[in-house]
Amino acid sequence: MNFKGIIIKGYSGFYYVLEEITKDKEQNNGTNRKVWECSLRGKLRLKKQTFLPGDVVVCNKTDVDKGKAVIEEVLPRRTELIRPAVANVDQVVIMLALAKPEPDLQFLDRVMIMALYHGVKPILCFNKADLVTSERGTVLQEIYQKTGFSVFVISAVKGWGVPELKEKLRNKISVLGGPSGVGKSSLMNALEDKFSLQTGEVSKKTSRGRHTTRHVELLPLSGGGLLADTPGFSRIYLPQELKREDLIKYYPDFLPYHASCKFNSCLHREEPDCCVREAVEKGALDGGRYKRYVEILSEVIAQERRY
Ligand SMILES: Nc1nc2c(ncn2[C@@H]2O[C@H](COP(=O)(O)OP(=O)(O)OP(=O)(O)O)[C@@H](O)[C@H]2O)c(=O)[nH]1
Ligand SMILES: [Mg+2]
Ligand SMILES: [Zn+2]
Repeated sequence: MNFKGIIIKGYSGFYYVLEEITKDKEQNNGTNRKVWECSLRGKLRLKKQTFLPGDVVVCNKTDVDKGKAVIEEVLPRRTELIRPAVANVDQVVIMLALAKPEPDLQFLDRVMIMALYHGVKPILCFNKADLVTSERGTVLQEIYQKTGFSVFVISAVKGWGVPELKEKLRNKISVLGGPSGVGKSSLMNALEDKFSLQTGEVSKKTSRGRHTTRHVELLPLSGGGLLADTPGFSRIYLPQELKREDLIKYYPDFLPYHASCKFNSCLHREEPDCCVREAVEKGALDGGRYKRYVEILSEVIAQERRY
């Protein structure tokens, strides 16, 4: 019997595939999901194809009692992230802490550029709201909401804002990224005290060392959606092919002003009649974000020369 599903992880030659929930099963609210342990059909092994978590596959059940199946076919990918290696990611939740560690906004701006470059929607999340005055979160929220993307101020340990964020993850494939210690794994725990994986062999395997695993794993959220935790990282390289005049494309908050600059090719530094700079002077755009743009622009220009 054939079914369609999503690979949630690959592990020692097997792929664990979450069976797609059809309309009639949906009423179970995700509790009746089944994860199949799949091997590859021989012909697929010969092809130079990689299989990633997030890949949509068509499988054939070979042993229903043991939950075993074979992957017959992989559907084309919509997106592909390299780090972490996940296919069909809809959105990246970029997490920073408001304190401990202090928020690194240059990091945030760079991850946003990377996400948009790969066609993935960023969702911004400032954690540890319980450690600072509410104003600290509000200020950042106001700056970044101008990008048009969702900005959450949460506390993973207190549970503040967690249900709202979870709603945003519903029925999407999301990846959670951010520097070490900001609270990514804590958020995973706050979202789900026990993940709604099938009981039995598979779930025993996946529940062990869930947050320490080196393998990327998409965890099914109750209510729908898949989310992968990632180990913290701090250095983000810019796309090598990025040209100076293209950088602005990754600043949706700057774009409306850019459209009114005197020169089409305005890089918003020294050029006359620059509406981006004017917006910064008037306080319509944040000076800090602008300053980081100029820094990142210099890096893009230096990189252009190298390649
Ligand atoms: N006060 C406070 N502490 C938090 C919050 N969220 C996480 N922490 C603490 O921050 C520390 C780091 O949390 P983790 O969840 O391990 O951080 P992480 O982002 O997964 O870190 P890596 O796995 O190293 O990338 C732990 O001591 C957590 O208890 C929060 O909302 N408020
Ligand atoms: Mg972690
Ligand atoms: Zn300009």
